[in-house]
Parts: sequence; structure tokens; C-alpha cells
Amino acid sequence: MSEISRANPPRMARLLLTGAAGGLGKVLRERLRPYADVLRVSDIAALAPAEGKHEEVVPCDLADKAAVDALVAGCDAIVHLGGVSVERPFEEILEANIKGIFHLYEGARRHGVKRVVFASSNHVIGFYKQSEAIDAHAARRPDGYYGLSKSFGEDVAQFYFDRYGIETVSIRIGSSFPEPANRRMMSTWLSYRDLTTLVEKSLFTPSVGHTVVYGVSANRDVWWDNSAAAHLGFEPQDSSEVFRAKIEAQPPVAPTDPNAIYQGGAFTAQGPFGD
Ligand code: NAI
Ligand code: 15L
Repeated sequence: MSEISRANPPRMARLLLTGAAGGLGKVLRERLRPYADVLRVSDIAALAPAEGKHEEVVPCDLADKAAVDALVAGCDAIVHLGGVSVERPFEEILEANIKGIFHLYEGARRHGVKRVVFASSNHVIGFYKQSEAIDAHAARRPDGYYGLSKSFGEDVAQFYFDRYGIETVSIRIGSSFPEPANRRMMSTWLSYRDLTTLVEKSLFTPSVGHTVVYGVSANRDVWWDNSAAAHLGFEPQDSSEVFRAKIEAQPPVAPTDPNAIYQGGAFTAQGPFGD
């Protein structure tokens, strides 16, 4: 698609941002404001107060179906970041991520929401080796309960498109932080600028059906091929290369370390919990 004009941005009446108190939520709360008359921000954690009449703050636990239904009512589109964002015991993931995404799409169906941008994760394919190159059609290989929940989320997105026509872009985010923290993230890093562009394109590109796209910057060594999502026109502008000297000054990683073997890195070796 053509570039989205930030000087004269496309607008909708009300956009919902879940997970707005989190790391990426705080970033996107600032950057998505121009795209809606009202940005409704939500989280289970404390949120900064609404900034004027163009924001609504709606606390909500994604595990609470009735609360999520009320949260979604009146929204044109949803950017869904909320949930447990790391590997945790299954019961925690079940409530926030698995029940949470079901509640979100049920609300979307009931209230006529047309578009969802889902923060999926590279951990749906985390058990591929770093020596492998994959695209969005590669069979999923989740690397834990967290990856399983994101894999389920992508299936929910596909189902609600096939059955109800609700369109979704599932962004398999790599590692989106101010800068890469280790050698693996030299490949998986997604800058906040590229994240923002990808979310914008995911919101406004027409006819996306259910599109799966890897959220990764233009790093030197990327494992993920986004040709299946070419219709989004996502062209990342940043690269982890500017951090290479800093990262390579870190102690070397043993070749037997999951961080050096698997695309999902250390997530592949976490849990099970409580045995
Ligand atoms: P984060 O952990 O900082 O933010 C997640 C937010 O969800 C938190 O503010 C948390 O309070 C909220 N949340 C948790 N359980 C909830 C519940 N039951 N009800 C309502 N809200 C709940 O994570 P971050 O880094 O901001 O990531 C945002 C999204 O992107 C997450 O879904 C994460 O899985 C996904 N993602 C992030 C990546 C990254 O590199 N930052 C990589 C891949 C995926
Ligand atoms: C994720 O899915 C996590 O939410 C994030 O905290 C990072 O660990 C990231 O993946 C990653 O793989 O680096």
C-alpha cells in the first residue's frame, strides 16, 4: 500500500489499545493517537490518566468475559497487546492469553469490530533453528505455553475471519525494545519506529484477511521472509547493525546454549513449572 501520511492521517472514531501499560503499549499509546478521534487504552495494571477528551482509560482483566465485552463495545478496531508476555505457568497463560483472546474476538463479533492487530510472537516458531529460513507458511513450532497461546491466538484470528469476516494482522514480533540486548536479538530486533509503521500498515491496508507478518527490522541476518505479507508494504527502516560493536563486546555464547541454537532462544528451555 502507499505510505500512510502522518501529516494527514487516516482516522477512525474509536481505537482500542490493550496492554497499554506495558513496554510496547506505552510506545504505541503515544504514536497511535493521531489515528482515532478517541483512543481507548486498557490494561489490568495501572495506567496514566487520560489525556483530554481524545483518550479513554478503561481498566480491564482480559480473563473477564463481560468486562472485555464492554471494553470492545463502540470500537472500530483493536490493537491487542495485552496479556502475559513471557513464559509462565500454563494457568496464568490460560487466563490472560487464551481466554483473553477468545473474549476479545467474541466482543469484536458481537460489536461489529472490523479489524484487529494481534501482537503474536516469534515464539510460535521458536523451535526452528537459527540456521533455518522460514516464511509465514512454515508449520508453527511453539516453544512453550506462551508460544502455544500465541499460536492459538493466530488460529482464533483465522477462524473469526473465515466465519465472521473480521480481519486481522498477526504480527509475530521478534524482540521490540529500545535496542537489542544480546547476540540473538541482532537477528530478531524490531525498532519502535518499525513497529509503529507495521502497526499503522496493519490497521489501514485494505483487505488483509488474516495476514501473518514477522515484526523484524532490516537487520543483517534475519531468519524470516515476509514475502507472504508483501501486500502490507512494510519496509523496515532500522537495523540492529548500529549496535553490533556493543553486542559483540559481550562474552561469547556457548554453541550448546539455546540462545545460540533456536530462533526462540532461551524460551525453548524454560519451564515446566512446579515439578
Ligand atoms: P508487557 O508485558 O510489557 O505488556 C503486556 C501488558 O499486558 C502489561 O501491561 C500487562 O499488565 C497486561 N496484561 C497482562 N495480563 C493481563 C490481563 N489478564 N488483562 C489485561 N491486561 C493484561 O509486554 P510488551 O513487551 O509490551 O509486549 C506487548 C505484546 O507484544 C504482548 O502481547 C507480547 O506477548 C507481544 N510481544 C512482545 C515482544 C517484545 O519484544 N516486546 C515480542 C513478541 C511479542
Ligand atoms: C517475546 O515474545 C516477549 O514478549 C519479549 O519479552 C521478548 O522476550 C521477545 O519475545 C524475544 O523473543 O526476544
